[in-house]
Amino acid sequence: MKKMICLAAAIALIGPSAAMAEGDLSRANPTKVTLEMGTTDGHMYFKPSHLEFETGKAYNLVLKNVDPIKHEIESHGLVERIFTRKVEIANASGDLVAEIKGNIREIEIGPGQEVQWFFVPIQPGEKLDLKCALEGHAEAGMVGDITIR
Ligand SMILES: [Cu+2]
Repeated sequence: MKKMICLAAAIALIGPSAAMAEGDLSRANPTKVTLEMGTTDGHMYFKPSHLEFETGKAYNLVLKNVDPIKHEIESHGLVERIFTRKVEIANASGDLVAEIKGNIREIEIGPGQEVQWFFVPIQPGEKLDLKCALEGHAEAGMVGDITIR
């Protein structure tokens, strides 16, 4: 009992001056960023082709494939610098199909489908790689870059 009181007093002493972040950063109001994947006139694209994130902020990256073919997101630079909370997949009516937790390296998105990737960048990086790793897609223009500040 005495130990508990001492601990409580110690916590009270540390108080708000301690340089500690508040709560669970990965759940703090994620900023929604939409990355569209598609094809126009034989040119494959990510829209926008440049993404920017900030360390310590929670993001919901909506991967939206508007094409009748599948696409993929691959970025070694990004996955090395983020903490992934989950990837969420819903059906056409918006009902949850799956929540996938743990480290993610690549995500392939089916034709006309959407997937939400929840993560928190933890390390800055400039001009990180971004491409669709499906055969011929990067060559057709499906590349971009990511900066984490
Ligand atoms: Cu692609």
